Amino acid sequence: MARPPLLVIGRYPDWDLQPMRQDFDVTQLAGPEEIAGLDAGLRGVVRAIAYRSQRRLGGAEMDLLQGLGLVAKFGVGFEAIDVAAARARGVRVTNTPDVLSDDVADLAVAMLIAQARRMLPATRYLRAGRWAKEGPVPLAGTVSGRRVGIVGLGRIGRAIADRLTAFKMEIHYHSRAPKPVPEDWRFHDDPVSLAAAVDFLVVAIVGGSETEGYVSAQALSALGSEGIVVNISRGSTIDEAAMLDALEAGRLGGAALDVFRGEPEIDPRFLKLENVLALPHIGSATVSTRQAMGALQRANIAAFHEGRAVLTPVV
Ligand code: 8YV
Repeated sequence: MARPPLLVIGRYPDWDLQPMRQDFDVTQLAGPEEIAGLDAGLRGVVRAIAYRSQRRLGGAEMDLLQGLGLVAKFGVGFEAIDVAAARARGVRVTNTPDVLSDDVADLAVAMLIAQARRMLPATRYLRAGRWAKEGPVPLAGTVSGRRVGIVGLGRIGRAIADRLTAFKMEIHYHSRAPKPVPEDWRFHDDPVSLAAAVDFLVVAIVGGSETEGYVSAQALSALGSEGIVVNISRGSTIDEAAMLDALEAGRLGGAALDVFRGEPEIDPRFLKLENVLALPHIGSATVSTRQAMGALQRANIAAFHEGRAVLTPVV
């Protein structure tokens, strides 16, 4: 039997491409803007897209594929896909939640501790030979027992909070509504009052237009000159210009950031700041998690083609 066509958009390692090629007749594109250049015959028969691009997939692109029924996103975040346009066209959208939560939460905790304890400046000091010449590094801040605020207590936010309870931290959070949590966790109904109540602010909300600049200049100012912000969500969720101004002026203590606006091109101002720990979006970047994400994406595509319910729908 002929293998059904599959449009694969974005870069994938061989461990994903091989199984996709085994089950499907794969056409690979670098980005959604290349869909228009595909042969009209192929555009008529493609039913599913394996999507791994940060570029926008909107209604106009979906309309170029008359038989489209599924966009299976690699990654938990799906803000690159116009889900309203998909819904209006009866196109399902799936993502890859849960399988990455532990890795992302581990990284958030590592970033928080690294930044509070000033591990990066300390290792730079050591490597520059300054320890022997100048003596010990300046003292840093404590983590255990202090107050942390989680913006967005979804799967990842919850995994981060659970880990931080082991550090005897006081847990505060903000989400659309209070969640079933241990009774000593404190809910805040806006991000500014959350930031004002804590020493560390960890941003774990979804990206997209609804959360654009959600952590505002006011929230950063409420966090203050001793406060540290950690972002493992999307660069868009923080008012980045206000954060840079505050970091440069010492009005914000520090930032540990895995995500940036316009990444991988990041604002060069970040690179000059000693109080910034910057990482190249590595939250889910481990072999086992990336393999699990690929497997879940393929399981969604297989279910769709076999007429079964998709596993992890967002639409
Ligand atoms: C990945 C992510 O970097 O899941 C997400 O939404 O941001 C990350 O896990 C990305 O999806 C890899 O393509």
